[in-house]
Amino acid sequence: MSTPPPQPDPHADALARARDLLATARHVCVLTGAGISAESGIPTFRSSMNALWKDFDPATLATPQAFAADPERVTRWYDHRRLGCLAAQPNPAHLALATLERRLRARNADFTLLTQNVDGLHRRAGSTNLHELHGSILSWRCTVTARSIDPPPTPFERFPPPSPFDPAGLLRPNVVWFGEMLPEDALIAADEAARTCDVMLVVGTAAEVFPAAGFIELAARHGARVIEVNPEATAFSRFADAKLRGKAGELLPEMVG
Ligand code: BV8
Repeated sequence: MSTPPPQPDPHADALARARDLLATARHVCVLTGAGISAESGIPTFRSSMNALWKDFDPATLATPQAFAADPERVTRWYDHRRLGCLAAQPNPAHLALATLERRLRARNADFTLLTQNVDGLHRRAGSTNLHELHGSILSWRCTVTARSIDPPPTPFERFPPPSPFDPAGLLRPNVVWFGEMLPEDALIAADEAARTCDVMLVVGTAAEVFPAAGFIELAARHGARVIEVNPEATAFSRFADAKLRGKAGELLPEMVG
């Protein structure tokens, strides 16, 4: 009785392809979303697992209009999330990206990290060439003077929090709400990286928010090879040369080695 030929293992093939692409890349651009912080205990926004938005509608919380209409409700929600982010720890996925950056730099290759996350975990993991496309929840600014502070790791005493810079001002999180422009320097850096990278690594994003998701297609259209790390497929999976279906905290350390 002849033994059947070994069945192809799509996961092993995708992992080998991803490792090869990272090992020979000139410039790796990484786009991360809420999924990379899921294993740090920070809820994601839209995925089926413990999605944050299921209890909240983005239109009622993550817009300037929502803040104007009910600054107490919006700042309570953001302060609750801020404290959760401060209490969270970078997970092996964040640490693997910091290792990848150091390894690429050591062989004079480029690395650019674009994150949609506002949780600060990439910086705490040691990533340096980092652009926070949607700002940071750890920094809050005065609505009158636009001056910013990083509030202490304790809840605000009053909601909405009064500004320390102007008696007429309030403090709001330094995040990009829907309908607000992304930071120009981050946009310019993201556009440049997407156009010039030869590998685009997409980790933990449903790719439903723009202009961030658009950088995946921009990179692919400029010849980059795309690696997707996500338990689920997305509208941008069609651009991926290697699709790794699983958790970032397990797959990135395997990919980076
Ligand atoms: C703007 C900060 C210009 C606040 C957020 C085309 C071009 C430009 C704009 C638009 C456009 N089309 C539509 C728009 C408008 C809008 C938009 O994109 N709307 C969407 C809903 C269609 N965009 C904007 O308004 C942007 N501004 O364009 O300005 C302008 C100005 C004026 C007038 C017109 C235009 C601003 C967008 C930024 C909004 N701010 N966050 C906050 O955090 O509260 S968005 C929010 O969604 C977060 O930043 C989050 O990161 C982001 C994206 O979500 P994901 O990260 O993808 O998270 P999600 O839960 O959805 O998915 C998680 C994924 O992880 C899943 O796929 C899951 O399978 C996976 N996963 C789960 N566990 C794991 C995992 N993966 C790996 N490992 C695991 N363990």
